[in-house]
Amino acid sequence: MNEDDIFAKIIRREIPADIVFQDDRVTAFRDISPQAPTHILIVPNKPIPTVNDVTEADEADLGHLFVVAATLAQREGIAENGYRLIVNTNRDGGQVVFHVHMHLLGGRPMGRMVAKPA
Ligand code: DGP
Repeated sequence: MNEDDIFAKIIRREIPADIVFQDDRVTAFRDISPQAPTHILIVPNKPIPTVNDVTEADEADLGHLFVVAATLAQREGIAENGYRLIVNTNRDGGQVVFHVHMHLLGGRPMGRMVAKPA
């Protein structure tokens, strides 16, 4: 685990971010490089590096990501039209920040599920 990853610092409010939700399990903040009108990252406060590192002990925290995603989708006004939730893992998944996070993307049609490599 890496207590010094960039998201851990955002969770501890050591560096600025547009935090839209925080409780004792998860923190949600707007992506610095939004790919859609709504692009929020929902992050367990525990610094789990990748989905490969998830254990049964994390089930409550990670299940809570979905509850927060549903709440934020309602709040953002995108629940009815729909949205996409993405969790990238390692190189082929396109993971850049090694602290598990769920992307909440919406506010426009999201297109094909995955892009073909160029
Ligand atoms: P991923 O490829 O799934 O690891 O996505 C990482 C996302 O994190 C990417 O969409 C950009 C976002 N991001 C990276 N650094 C920061 C930061 O310092 N602040 C915020 N708000 N978002 C960040």
